[in-house]
Amino acid sequence: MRLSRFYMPVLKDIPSEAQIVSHRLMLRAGMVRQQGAGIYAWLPLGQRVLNKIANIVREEQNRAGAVEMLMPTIQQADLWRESGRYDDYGKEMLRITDRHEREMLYGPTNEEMITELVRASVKSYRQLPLILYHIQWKFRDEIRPRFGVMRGREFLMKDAYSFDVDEAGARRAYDKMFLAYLNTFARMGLTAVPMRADTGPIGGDLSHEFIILAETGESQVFCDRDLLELAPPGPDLDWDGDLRALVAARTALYAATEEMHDSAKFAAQTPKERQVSARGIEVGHIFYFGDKYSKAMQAMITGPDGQDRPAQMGSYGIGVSRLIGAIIEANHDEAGMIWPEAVAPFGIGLINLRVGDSACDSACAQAYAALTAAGREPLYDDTAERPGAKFSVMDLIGLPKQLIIGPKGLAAGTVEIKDRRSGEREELSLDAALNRLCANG
Ligand code: P5A
Repeated sequence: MRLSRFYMPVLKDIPSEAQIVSHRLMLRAGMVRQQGAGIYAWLPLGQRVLNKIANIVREEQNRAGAVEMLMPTIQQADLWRESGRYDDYGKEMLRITDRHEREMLYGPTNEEMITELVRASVKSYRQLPLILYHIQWKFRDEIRPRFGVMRGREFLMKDAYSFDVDEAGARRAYDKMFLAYLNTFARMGLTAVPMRADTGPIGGDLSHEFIILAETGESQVFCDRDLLELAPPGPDLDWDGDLRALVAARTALYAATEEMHDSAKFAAQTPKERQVSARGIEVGHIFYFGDKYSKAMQAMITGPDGQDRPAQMGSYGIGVSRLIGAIIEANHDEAGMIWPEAVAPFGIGLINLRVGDSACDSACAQAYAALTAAGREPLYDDTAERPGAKFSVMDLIGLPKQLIIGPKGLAAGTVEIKDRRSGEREELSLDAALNRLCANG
């Protein structure tokens, strides 16, 4: 992508309404723009990161055997009356009336809708197990939308729903999502710690929140330091193997959110030097709630014994848009964001220090073509800005590598590679630079 053709409205001033660094940087870099309290337009740079994150989430869901679909954002109130949640959900639900005076709502979550869909066609245990998911916008009329995309009113969620004939099957689905989440967050360069959590309006009695430790986190959390060192199960995980043991190894040590915290238990289970009490960002939340919805909505399954019973269900959420804020909170410095390779909006920032100079233009054209062909997704700064401004914008948007091409270097036969995270710079020939950058894709 050429910067001159892209749309990235960088702000010079630090927006005063933004209290935390991720929100400030997202506004400054022109990733999002507020359209109302807790409602954001995703500008092209933000949209690219959102897509990268959604794709990682999607790949890991598919790997765990979940099946993608897409449900609408607008739902019928009657569906929620069946489960009893229409009244329970309260003011967080955005209620709408259509031209026929029918009561509708903008979905804050989809347990009811998926239960209705599955009950229409799944009748026998032979059609199970099933995990269905979608990546769709949600609306929650949060009392205090804040911190930009971290607590929005409209936000993008991956929500999955599992259906099983018995508790053992449902527990296996829960374990699958638990492990898939660890791999998902690890691929984004995040250490997410699963913590016992309160189930709130979703319900049930088994639930884990996946928490990233960060000073700006909204909740207080408590855990054993050793949990921060545990490696994720990784891509070679055998999904047909003993998942229970893998989950058990990760839930044996103490980890709880404030609502579930028991200080006596924490002290008894955790040596003092390993006790972590910190702020955390909730990037995912999984629930096992058995027959809460299937019983109320009559989603019945015939078992191998010929008896009908309500399906055993769970639901599993990832805050896709919130993750962008969480990743920035975990990866930035004074100059701006520092994207982990896997979610970076572009792979390389190519800077032409003197647009119009034929040697610079042709070296940049060659680099741009080679990097594009190698799938490295370069963002080519071909604008007429002065070098200082180009450097600061490139640092602000935090692409992992920069390739800097200027007249002085070219005269000496060199270009420069800068690593955004370490700040290390290296001068080398254009060919050597392209070989290096194209290879480590
Ligand atoms: C699980 C999937 C649910 O809604 N139903 C379907 C269950 N869980 S949850 O914990 O309420 O939300 C799942 C994740 O969504 C993110 N999230 C938000 N992100 C941005 N702004 C918000 N206002 C917001 N609310 C929830 C969180 O990452 C949460 O873990």
